[in-house]
Amino acid sequence: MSSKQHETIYLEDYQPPAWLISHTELRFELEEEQTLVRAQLSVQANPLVSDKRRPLELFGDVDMELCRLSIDGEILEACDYQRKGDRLLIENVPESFTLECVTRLLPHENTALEGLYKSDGMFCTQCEAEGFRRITFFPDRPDVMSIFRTTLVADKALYPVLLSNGNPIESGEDGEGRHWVTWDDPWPKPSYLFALVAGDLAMLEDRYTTTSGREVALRIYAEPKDLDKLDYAMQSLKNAMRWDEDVYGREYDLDIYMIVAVDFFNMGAMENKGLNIFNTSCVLAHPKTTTDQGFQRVEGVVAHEYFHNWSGNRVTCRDWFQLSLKEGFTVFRDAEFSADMNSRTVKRIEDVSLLRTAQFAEDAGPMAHPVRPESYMEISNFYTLTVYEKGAEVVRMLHTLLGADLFRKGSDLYFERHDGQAVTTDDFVAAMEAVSGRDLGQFKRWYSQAGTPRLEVSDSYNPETCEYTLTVRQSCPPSPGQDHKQPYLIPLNIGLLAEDGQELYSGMLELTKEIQQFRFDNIASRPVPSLLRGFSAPVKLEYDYSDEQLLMLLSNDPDGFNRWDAGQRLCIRLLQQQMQRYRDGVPMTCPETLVTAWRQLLLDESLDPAMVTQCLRLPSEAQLAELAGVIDVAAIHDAREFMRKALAEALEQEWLMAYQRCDTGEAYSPDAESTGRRSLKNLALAYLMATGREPWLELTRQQYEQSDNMTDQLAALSLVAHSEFRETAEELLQEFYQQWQHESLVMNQWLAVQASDPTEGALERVKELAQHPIFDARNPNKLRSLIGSFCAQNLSSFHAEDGSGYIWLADWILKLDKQNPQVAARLLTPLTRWKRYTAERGSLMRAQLQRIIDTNELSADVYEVVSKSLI
Ligand code: B3K
Ligand code: ZN
Repeated sequence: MSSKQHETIYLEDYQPPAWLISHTELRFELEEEQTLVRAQLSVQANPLVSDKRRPLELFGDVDMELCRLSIDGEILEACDYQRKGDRLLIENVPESFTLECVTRLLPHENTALEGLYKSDGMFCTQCEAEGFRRITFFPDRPDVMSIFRTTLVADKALYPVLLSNGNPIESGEDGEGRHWVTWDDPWPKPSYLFALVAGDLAMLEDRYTTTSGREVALRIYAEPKDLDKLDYAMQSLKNAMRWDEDVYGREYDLDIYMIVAVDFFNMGAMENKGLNIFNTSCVLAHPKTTTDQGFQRVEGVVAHEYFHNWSGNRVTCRDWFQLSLKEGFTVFRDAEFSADMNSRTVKRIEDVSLLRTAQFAEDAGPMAHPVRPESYMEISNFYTLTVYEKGAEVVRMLHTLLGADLFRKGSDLYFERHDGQAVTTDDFVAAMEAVSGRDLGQFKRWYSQAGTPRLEVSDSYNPETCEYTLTVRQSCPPSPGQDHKQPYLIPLNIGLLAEDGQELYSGMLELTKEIQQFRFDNIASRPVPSLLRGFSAPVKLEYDYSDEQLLMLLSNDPDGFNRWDAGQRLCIRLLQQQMQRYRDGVPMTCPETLVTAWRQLLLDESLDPAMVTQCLRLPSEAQLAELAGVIDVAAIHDAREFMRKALAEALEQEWLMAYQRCDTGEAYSPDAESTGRRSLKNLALAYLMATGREPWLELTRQQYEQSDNMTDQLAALSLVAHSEFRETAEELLQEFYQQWQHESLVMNQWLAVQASDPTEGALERVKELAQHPIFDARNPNKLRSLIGSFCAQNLSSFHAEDGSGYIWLADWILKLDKQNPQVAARLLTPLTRWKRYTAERGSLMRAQLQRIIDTNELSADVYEVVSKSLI
């Protein structure tokens, strides 16, 4: 298809489906060279749609082979229907009938990893958002919900395990070494939740009894070599099931819950009804091969997909513009789960850091869109941080505004009203309105307006009357298609602290107007405001704090999140000052006040090591870039490196003491406390290495050799690999490769460590790695580890002055677009931000976008992103 023909779909054009499918029966004949799919659909006119002449509209991929189509047994000839692009239209059909459709698929040639494909010899599917139309012709839209019965037929020796949604009801053998299993899913579901798996898989089994007494078999499948890496996912699943009963009153609704791990997967995991399919990186975990971060990801993603069973599957989306209905709500649910399982404050800090770095950048870039987008060319491009993370913040604000009890009542009402339906974000808010009696009309602007709101806060104090006044002005910058924004309803949690740190007030302010004043009486002395506690809204807040005030908040604010935030504000300010010095050619400095504050944090053994780690981590280069007016990559890198080294040297003894204190020699456990200790230990080691002194290279090497877990081993490896000790770096990278070459997930880390190495020659190294036998360009995890890490985490190398990084990325995008458009469009993101960079770099980036769009036959995925970036 010529790029120019990609169609835009608009929310305002939504029409309910004219035809419904009560039952869908599928039969898959899985073979090595082809798969035949026979689909039988029970079709009825939608009683709620009055226009009875609307043709039956089915979707099917343009390249899918249609072998046979019949209505009530009568074969349709080519002239009885029309195929237009990915649509198939049949006119003059009866009120109710059976449609039979046979399609021929080539799963082994499916490199897009959408629909039915092969991952390492096993068959699997990915249907969200529009993958089902690559399997058969179907009204592939989420508001058509159907009861599915699926039969899989395959060679028994090659594919002993045959899985689909629901419960297995029948099975047998056909004599020629083939066997079959029929699965029945009693719950009506949209086609995007369909799944099948066929393979030679090992399985970990457990049981769970729900509060009301339903016995559920829990089964996690993986390749036999990975059977020892499934325990953590199983424990996480059981914890998530219990948590959803306790916190939301939601129970599981089938007799079996299955998870399957596959190595070729476009994203993290997929919540198919009763049969989740997971990227191996989000389900496999073992201390020897998985880092603490990896363990946390497994816990969070297993819970996320499980929670979708209610927020997404039982109640689903009316159309894809409503994606955040399920994703925003489910991310909020999984974040609260992880907060309850681990440290609440640390979880919040991690989530907010991601939001501020990546979502804020998205909201300020050419692809900025509201949480509920108004149009798209390719829906896959809208599985974004805005829909997921900002969407979760919007749900969190409802929770903050209503309070936990009313929010729970609202969620109960939402599930009760809409069970079995496909609904909208308005329906979700309506449930919250109904239980609270509040009009949330203004609040809904969070769903319809893009961009990150800005709060400018100023204050005044009258010592005579003891009155303190806060003035808050809200605004929101223009975003594509939205020049002017209306004021939002914003919950602003605050505290007022006396100079000595004592809390004088704490509470929530509700902002509704562009400018608002709040008066506080009986405030004995001028307070220091602690603003936006717990990050109560996804906004940028500005208040003119003095360094002393920030230091006071860093040590005294009862709100842990704001303690951290005060430290970050101070670091950002100091780093920005150094960036200015760098540009002015003046020597950079590291103020003594910061060193003193950090020393206190490092020496205070009563503090939670995980919190201390967060406080002593400098803001990332990506976050500093997001905050810059014009991004000057070299200034950011050099200022940050200067500061890191200065803090390393000034506190060398304290880093060593912290290292020794946290190096307890305890056996590995992924619990929050040990994870926190390891994080401080490895941060201390990183600062020691930043001094560039030999003894710390020895210590790091020792940790590398003696550690019994991947967290410590990988931390040591990456410190050496990114250091100036090139010989040892080569040696350890080689050793690590020898040790782990048969563990695909560990090799992803090995690639990522090298791709994010900022020392000289980075591009040559990644080019070489792309030729390495361990690298497989069809595997999205490998692509993300190598290309994604280089472009998004190695800013100084990717943005090399001669534009070589941009050319390399564009070459990859053009190659990948033919193979896997979803992944290509995603990897493209760093180039789309060209307007933010200094003129020379910006124009080199733009030139590569132009080169891409000048290419014929781009996918809708890449075309949409590039064309919007060039406006
Ligand atoms: N719902 C899936 C995402 C599907 C992405 C399709 N391109 C995973 C999740 O959010 O749980
Ligand atoms: Zn999700």
